Amino acid sequence: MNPKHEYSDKLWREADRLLAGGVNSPVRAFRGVGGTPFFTQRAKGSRLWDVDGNEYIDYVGSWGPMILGHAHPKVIRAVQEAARDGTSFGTPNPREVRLAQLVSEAFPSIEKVRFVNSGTEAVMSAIRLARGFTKRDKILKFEGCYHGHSDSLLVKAGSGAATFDVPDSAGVPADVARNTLTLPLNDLGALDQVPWREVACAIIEPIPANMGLIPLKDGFLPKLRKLTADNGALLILDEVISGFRVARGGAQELFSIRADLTTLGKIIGGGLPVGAFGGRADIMDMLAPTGPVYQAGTLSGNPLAMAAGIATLEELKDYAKLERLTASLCSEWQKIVPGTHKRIGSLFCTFFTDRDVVDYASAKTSDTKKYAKFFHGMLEHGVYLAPSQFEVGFMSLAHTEADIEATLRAARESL
Ligand code: KE4
Repeated sequence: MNPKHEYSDKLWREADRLLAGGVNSPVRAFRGVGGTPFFTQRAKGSRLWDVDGNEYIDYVGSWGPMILGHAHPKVIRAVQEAARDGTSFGTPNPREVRLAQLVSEAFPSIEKVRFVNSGTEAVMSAIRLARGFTKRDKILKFEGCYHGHSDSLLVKAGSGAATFDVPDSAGVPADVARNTLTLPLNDLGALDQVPWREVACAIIEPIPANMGLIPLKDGFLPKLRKLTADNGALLILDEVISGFRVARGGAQELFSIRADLTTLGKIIGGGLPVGAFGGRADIMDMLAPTGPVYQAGTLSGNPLAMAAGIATLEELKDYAKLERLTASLCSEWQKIVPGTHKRIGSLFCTFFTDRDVVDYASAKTSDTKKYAKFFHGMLEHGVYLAPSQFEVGFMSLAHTEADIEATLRAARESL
């Protein structure tokens, strides 16, 4: 037993006995890279410490929320202050109004918003709302994009153009899957084959970051925007990762495009469970209690999660610094690490393949065994990357040039 992981290994045996798969979310189990996960004791700034005292420079940041770095004093203080006054009321509270102001100020397309407790819940609710608003059942998604684990979105891509799909997870009824059409990403021609008049909405990550990072081709999003608008279908931009990440107003600000509905999560909760969906007022007014589309949640808008989100968004300003830090890492990284490199803002990814990567199929040409070896090499050198080739790296405002130097040194040694 490696002494550096004694307590993690002990915890893992107990976790594996009591928790399904030993984890509360599959990617954490290290199945994508082999070995067993470390258990985090505490985190601060750009660092994680595991229960055996090992320290890591963290480029996962809890999968996106920790853009200010871990345990930012203003966020911690805001949560402590809120907790002193109670953890949940089940009534309207002032903090949910404040966070709604911050979200709608950043996203002009979000005229009204509703908070929920995860990105999955945000997407699931937005899909139901789109179906209720358009009175259509079919939805369109893109191969390799991930929108949380609600049934309609766990649907495998058929090959080639729009097909009636088969479930990508056990437990999803064929009756549900048949209403989800899946297209290959970045295939502009395929967009013309969709039976648009039957489609309630198209949902896409405007910056696909769940199969590694795969930027959309020029013209793809504008074409999707036009086709949905021309055919009475709604465009849902899933900005759970990109919202407040790539710009204050997310990909919609970056690409000057307006969604009909937007889903958010991660950063807006500052590490506490928050998701949100919002958009045109005429659509949002279809939601209970004003309209016929039901949606609800005991802990939606709870004061602690709102407090963490407010403190995070009020502190999050210096996108220029985020850009500088990520450019500094990636410009050198690309010279050291062989592969196909992608970066948008503070999101970055290296595919361990010599092919260009433009969609899920080409992403899958990556050598996941090589990635796994690199991942463990980096971990041994004190750098925690995503435990899967098909995720991305997240820079935070707490990372320093010293962190970047240490990371590049670790990469040289690991390779
Ligand atoms: P959550 O339900 O995990 O809060 O959000 C689902 C979701 C929705 N939309 C996008 C674009 C997302 O990236 C996610 C969740 N992202 C993954 C990481 N790639 C969460 C990590 C995990 O599943 O543990």
